[in-house]
Amino acid sequence: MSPPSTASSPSLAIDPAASPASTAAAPSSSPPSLERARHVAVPVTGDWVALVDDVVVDVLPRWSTLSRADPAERVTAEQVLAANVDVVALVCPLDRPLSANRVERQLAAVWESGAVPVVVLTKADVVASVDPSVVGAGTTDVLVTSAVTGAGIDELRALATEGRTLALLGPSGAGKSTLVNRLVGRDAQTIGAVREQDARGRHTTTARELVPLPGGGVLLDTPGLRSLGLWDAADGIAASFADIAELAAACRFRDCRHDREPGCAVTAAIADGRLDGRRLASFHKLEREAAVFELLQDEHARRQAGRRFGRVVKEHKRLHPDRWRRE
Ligand SMILES: Nc1nc2c(ncn2[C@@H]2O[C@H](COP(=O)(O)OP(=O)(O)OP(=O)(O)O)[C@@H](O)[C@H]2O)c(=O)[nH]1
Ligand SMILES: [Mg+2]
Ligand SMILES: [Zn+2]
Repeated sequence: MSPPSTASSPSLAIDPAASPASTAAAPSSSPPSLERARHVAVPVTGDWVALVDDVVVDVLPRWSTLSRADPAERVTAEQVLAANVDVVALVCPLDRPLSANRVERQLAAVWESGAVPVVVLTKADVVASVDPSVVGAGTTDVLVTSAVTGAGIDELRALATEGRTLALLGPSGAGKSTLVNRLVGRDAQTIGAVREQDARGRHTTTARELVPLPGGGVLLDTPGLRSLGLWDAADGIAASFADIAELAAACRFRDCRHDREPGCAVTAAIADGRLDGRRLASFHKLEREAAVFELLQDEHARRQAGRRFGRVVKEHKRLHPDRWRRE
């Protein structure tokens, strides 16, 4: 008897959590030709899996994992958006107001994932001028692009060289699929017009899709992102606010909160215009969110442990009723 054939392949076809609204991975959404052994973790887009006769028998270790708090369950469930991504382009359209706070939240999630973020401003052709420094604050590269003029496209393509995966993340109508088509040089993805009154998109892309680039890189087009609740992103927050950490090294107190402490180098930088006060407020907000997340996680773990203990006691009573009899 010959041994079963094994193969390793990226899960191009497997995307059980494809819809941004879906929470649990429904096995029925896997292609019928690929099944999953019962003990194996659910693969997500970008995972490499080992196959034996079309059955997924193993999900290989991930080198990056982009997660968010599941919008339906908040702190109790992690939703993995993509695995093994090298660079995440945070796509921000210039045809609507740009929220630096939102970009900072997303940057924290990407740094936490192990991938490298880049902010990609799209639709530069619809505005008279662009100031890339409004986001990123020098800690992240910002690319200004236009699918109409072709600006920034080559620079973006250079981030997805052979063997690298570039994921595009951003709100519906931001121009993610348009960028994918420009990068691959053909109409690989469907494009949808935005609403006239507020430039919002219509959620044209509905599943995460890996699109191979001629040069050997891979693009990951994603459905428009509605929200990004941070999942355990304390390190990611620290990484995205490296400029504040650098300033904080000169604060008089090591545990300075950069509030009203004397000798605070961070508030001094705000006072003389080197740091935007909005950015410090955004940092504090995300830090508070991370602290609340940790508290809720602890509470959740405590309850789960309590429940597990209750179940063990119940089972023990069933097996040894004699030991639980009251004298
Ligand atoms: N003027 C201009 N319009 C653009 C540009 N890029 C995209 N668009 C338009 O923006 C609209 C939305 O583009 P899509 O690529 O479908 O946006 P998306 O981010 O993939 O949206 P979802 O799939 O819904 O998440 C379309 O009408 C595009 O033609 C650009 O650089 N300039
Ligand atoms: Mg799209
Ligand atoms: Zn300080």
